[in-house]
Amino acid sequence: MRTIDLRSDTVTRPTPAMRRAMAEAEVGDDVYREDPTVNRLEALAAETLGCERAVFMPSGTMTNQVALMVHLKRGAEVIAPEGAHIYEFEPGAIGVLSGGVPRLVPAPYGVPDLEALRRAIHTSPHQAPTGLIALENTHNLAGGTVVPLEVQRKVQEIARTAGLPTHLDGARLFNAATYLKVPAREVAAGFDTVSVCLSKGLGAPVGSLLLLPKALEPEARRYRKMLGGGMRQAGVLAAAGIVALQEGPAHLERDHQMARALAEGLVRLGLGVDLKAVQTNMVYARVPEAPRFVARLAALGVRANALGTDRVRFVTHRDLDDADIPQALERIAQALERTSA
Ligand code: TLP
Repeated sequence: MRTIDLRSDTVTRPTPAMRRAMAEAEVGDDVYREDPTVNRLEALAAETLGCERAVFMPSGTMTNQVALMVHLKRGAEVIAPEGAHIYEFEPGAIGVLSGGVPRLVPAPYGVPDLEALRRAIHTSPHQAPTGLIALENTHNLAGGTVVPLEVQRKVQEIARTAGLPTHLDGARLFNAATYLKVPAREVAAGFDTVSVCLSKGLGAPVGSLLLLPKALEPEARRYRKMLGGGMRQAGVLAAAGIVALQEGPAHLERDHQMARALAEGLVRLGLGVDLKAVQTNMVYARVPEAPRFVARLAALGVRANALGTDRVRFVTHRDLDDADIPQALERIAQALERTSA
């Protein structure tokens, strides 16, 4: 039985083209900036996303947290949408690494309430000073939802007026661009720093990029080294990243269609799915006794993640075959029967 892995788009394996590029990669010591393949990836990413510089790092957690270290003074607040990955899923890193304090604002469908965001900015000496405004596009915990570009611009305007920098967690920025039908650089535009992952929908085995202005690059490289992210002959990884950046975005529309088909199928099976939130490659469904359901489903060869007691996340990606979603729906129907039995 073929296992259908819908836990995350991080589960994709490198394609044959990536493996070939990895085997043939020219390498050097990247800490000395002498890895030609890493240099090529960074230049390509900066060019693609319309930013001055890009720094290659092992993970999206590291690119996000290095950005926060660059922007935040200890004890300063980072305003972020509720559910933000930088707070929820980067195991306490904000407090440990930058010494920042998260202040989350309401963000239905991942779109921050602008009034709440304005009010969250502190200037009083009795409060923690605000040091940064962060967004997430697509917003993972809200359902892989897309923040409209006008909202991004308004947030940037609010930040500019208050003299604050902005950071975008764009782990799935290319999914947002695909949904919006705009070039990726439009989603990245106007932020001081942007984190983009190669190892999610784009399919690379490892790697993220921090996009930033030239002036912030030395500090970002210093923090990367401090955190153990100086990877030496990282060209073998960057080579796969180049293929991911060049060929990955074209696959995302299919991922989104598969998520839509899955969501509609789950609704037909009687599960609670907010179809308005199904915009990209994720589907969150309400399922009673989610951990038990997920365990039964795994026994039937479909893997998904339970969130808390009554939510399950399914993520589509390029390693799925055309038959996988209909097949997954059949097995989900069986798992539901068994869970309720
Ligand atoms: N997210 C993972 C889990 O951590 C939840 C996933 O499977 O979706 N920003 C966002 C919005 C992310 O979703 C993730 C990964 C990251 C950052 C961190 O990337 P990595 O895993 O490379 O550290």
